[in-house]
Amino acid sequence: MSTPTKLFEPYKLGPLNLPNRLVMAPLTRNRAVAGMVPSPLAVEYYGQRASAGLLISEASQVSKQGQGYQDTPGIYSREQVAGWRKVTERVHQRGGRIFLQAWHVGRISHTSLQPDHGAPVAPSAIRAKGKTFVGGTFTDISEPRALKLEEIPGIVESFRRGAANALQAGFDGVEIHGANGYLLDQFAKDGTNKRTDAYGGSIENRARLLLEVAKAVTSEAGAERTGIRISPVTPANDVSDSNPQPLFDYVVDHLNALKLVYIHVIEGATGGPRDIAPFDYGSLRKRFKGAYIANNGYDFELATKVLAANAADLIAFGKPFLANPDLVERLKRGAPLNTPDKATFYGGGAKGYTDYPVLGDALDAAQ
Ligand code: 8OZ
Repeated sequence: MSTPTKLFEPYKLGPLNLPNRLVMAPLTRNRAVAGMVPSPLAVEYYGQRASAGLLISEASQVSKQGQGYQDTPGIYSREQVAGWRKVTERVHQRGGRIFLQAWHVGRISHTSLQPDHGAPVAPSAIRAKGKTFVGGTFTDISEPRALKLEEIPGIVESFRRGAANALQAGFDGVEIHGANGYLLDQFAKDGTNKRTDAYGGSIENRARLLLEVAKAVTSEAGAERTGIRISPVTPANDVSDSNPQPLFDYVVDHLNALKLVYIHVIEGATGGPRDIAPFDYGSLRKRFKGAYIANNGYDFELATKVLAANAADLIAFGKPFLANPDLVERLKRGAPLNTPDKATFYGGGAKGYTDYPVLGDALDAAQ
């Protein structure tokens, strides 16, 4: 045993007893090739990682309209629920716990993925600079249309139904995807939301959709099984806000009132620098009575330091979990980590998905 760390101490997350403080972050893998249904390989992939304190599934669209990239799984059809059930059963058999991440991409989509090949939907008709992955290639994101006021209850309902489906599929809870420039983040931030109705303008109005969705999901899953992911300052997907601190202080105060079990906070630029913009994450930590899951660029040392300072309860690891099914064991032993292979992150089959070796395999291979 080297550095003393809280990383391997148990944690009670609502009704769940987590054996350690490591969370597998949601990771988009684009392998749900048949009807946006998780494949048998997904069963294997999540099952291999069941020693995490908590697994969070890859982002899963709550409706066809909510899809923005090819071959991402859904949580709106009977077949998708049946596919996910096999995943949750495997994870539970292996002694793990798993939340579903419920997603609506909003404007980050392409007409070819949309119902009737229509325009993707957004708070305002502002096209995102960027590409999405469709038809096997990177393509410009399509011009969106602004959602009509009367369409908004349908969006909330799609998240509620997604949560109900997730529970039916055997998930232990639901994480609302409120981060990374997707629909709920597009509404919350003033760079993307220019509405003049009850869902635009003031902080209260811009946060309204996210909070209505949080309320709808808690009505299905229970607050003790509902978490949310936010990314106050990320520039991901061309999103921005002129004053994120009061916005996210407000959001977190209201999530606290709804008694959500956790906030999962991407600190800095998603998958990039942690110090991209000034932001007081400690303010969110202080305001929120539930668990704080910290994410973005954590390694053993930083995780140990942040847990020791009580600045977070749990730490979410993305790429390290992708490449190391036995990440918990490796960190415990101070063993070297496999390197993630970027070429196989999105799409494909078993390669770079279910074939990363665990410690014993590496020893076997060396013999
Ligand atoms: C990478 C590629 C596609 C989608 C996110 C769901 O950033 C994603 C995503 C990541 O939250």
